[in-house]
Amino acid sequence: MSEAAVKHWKPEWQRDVVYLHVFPRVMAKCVPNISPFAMKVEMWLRMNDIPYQIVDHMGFSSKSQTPFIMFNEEEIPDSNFIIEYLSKYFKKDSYKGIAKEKQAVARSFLKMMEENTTWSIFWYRYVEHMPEYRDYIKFQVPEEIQEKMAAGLSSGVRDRAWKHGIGRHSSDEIYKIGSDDIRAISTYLGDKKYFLGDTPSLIDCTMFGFLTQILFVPLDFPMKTVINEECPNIVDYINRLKTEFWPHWDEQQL
Ligand SMILES: N[C@@H](CCC(=O)N[C@@H](CS)C(=O)NCC(=O)O)C(=O)O
Repeated sequence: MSEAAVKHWKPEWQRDVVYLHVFPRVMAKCVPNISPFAMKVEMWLRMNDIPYQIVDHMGFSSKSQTPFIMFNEEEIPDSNFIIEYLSKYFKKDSYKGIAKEKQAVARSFLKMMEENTTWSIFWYRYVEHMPEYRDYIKFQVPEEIQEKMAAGLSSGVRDRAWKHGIGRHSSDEIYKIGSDDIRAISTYLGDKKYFLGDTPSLIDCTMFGFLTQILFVPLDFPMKTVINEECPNIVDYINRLKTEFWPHWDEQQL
């Protein structure tokens, strides 16, 4: 066992069950998880009927990020590597029956959302509107350090955004970048049922994990205005995915 596996693996855990380690569910009031990457992985597990359990975990993987899985005594970090690993193990094809050309488009949109659009979401909620966002999240730490945790997260995201490069733009520019991504998503989606057509695939998991963080968190993201005013197809699409893959969402029996 690796060091990480020794640290996290519990003897009572079963073989071939995915133990998905995510920030505790109770942290988020309006979505199942504050991490879009965690929601994406969970959506993929649901879509592919893979047995899993959520493990509330206020910590990080050996790559210092969340989410990660513990699977058959191994630790696997990073949402994309998790999905690749499990696809091989369970013989699942995330783009079954879908033309290679469409898969290439999906990869571009996935990377756009996960590496670019996401910064506009994080910038809004952590850097510019942390006090408002705190009405919808509760850190799983003692009351006396809640404030310190929020301030640390806010300045940590600002710092990471600067290092990434996007943080050198003004807020308006960052939201313009996010909004233009949203418009591209809407244009490509068109009136299709799923992002690539009639078959659900991995790209729908990414779209769901990230767009729910804009649509269902009651903050005034500029990207939400764009969705509501210009992209009604995105609203319908996300609601369709929610009904199909998260039937108990509204009762919070997630
Ligand atoms: N490439 C990673 C990104 C995961 C990620 O950025 N997770 C965030 C939380 S939503 C995180 O752990 N941030 C802490 C950090 O990067 O230091 C994945 O796909 O899992």
